[in-house]
Amino acid sequence: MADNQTPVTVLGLGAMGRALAAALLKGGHPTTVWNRTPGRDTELVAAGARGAATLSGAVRDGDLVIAVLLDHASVHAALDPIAGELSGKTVVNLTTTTPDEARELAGWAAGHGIVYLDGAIIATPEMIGQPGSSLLYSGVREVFEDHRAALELFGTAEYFGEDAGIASLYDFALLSGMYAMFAGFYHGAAMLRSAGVSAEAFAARAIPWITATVQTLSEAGRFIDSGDYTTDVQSLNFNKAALDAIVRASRNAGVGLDVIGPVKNHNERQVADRHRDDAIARNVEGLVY
Ligand code: FVH
Repeated sequence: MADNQTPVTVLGLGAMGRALAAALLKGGHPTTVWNRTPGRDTELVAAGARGAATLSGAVRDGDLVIAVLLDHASVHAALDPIAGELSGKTVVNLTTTTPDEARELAGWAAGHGIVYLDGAIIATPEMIGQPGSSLLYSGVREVFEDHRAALELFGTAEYFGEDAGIASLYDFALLSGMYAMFAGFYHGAAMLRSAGVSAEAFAARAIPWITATVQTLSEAGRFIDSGDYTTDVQSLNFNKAALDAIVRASRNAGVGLDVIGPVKNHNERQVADRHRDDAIARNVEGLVY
């Protein structure tokens, strides 16, 4: 273990907290761990971590305190009682919160003299420290710069600015794309199941198709950013016809419209709003209040 590595405390030893603590240990950081429910630190302690019996003892050990708890409420539940002890320390909060919750926590921290950086983990616990793991940060820039080497033990580390909520906004935008895409997969799997096709067989076809089609997202981004949706291919009206047919086919297959219905209706509203010849990327406009 290197002597000059920053001592780090990890609060929360769920699947993600354990993965982060293991990466810190591997990177040579003196690592203290704490969990509300005792007994989740056994493997980490065997690997060299100090298991703290109390939250106060845990934060005393770390120059850098990383919180990786369930949600916004659990961060307050854990940190509010020890706010005074955290004063002057640096907290990196990797708990998933909404942008406004992250900003609220940043304000709470500033009010207690705590230096705060918010983070969003774009990885599963198994991916931590592996290629493909990405973490997004926003809040106090110096925290990111001073502790960048430690943060990069978890995965690629990127800083998005002083607004503590912006990392979370990116996180939720990415998650929205992921959930909607998975929902589309479930809809397709339900359609094919009506014909006795297994979901696994469908997945084998869906993966290359989705991989190929997502390449057009850059073009969609250009339409959206320019505000010019002029196109001579794949207009909103062209896609209306496709979505109408998918809805009919779904009904015939006995599959509900909970997923595809809103997509069809949203596209139709843009067509009805005199945008029938525009590129399908115009659908973004109808989403903004
Ligand atoms: N796991 C994943 O794939 C995702 C990937 C993206 C980012 N998330 C977020 O990371 C946070 C932690 O996730 P996790 O997977 O470690 O979650 P759990 O295994 O459920 O562990 C939750 C820990 O939170 C502790 N906890 C809950 N409530 C409180 C509280 N009121 N006071 C103190 N600690 C609390 C819980 O402790 P215990 O139940 O064992 O006592 C766990 O240590 C999360 O924000 C994900 O969205 C992970």
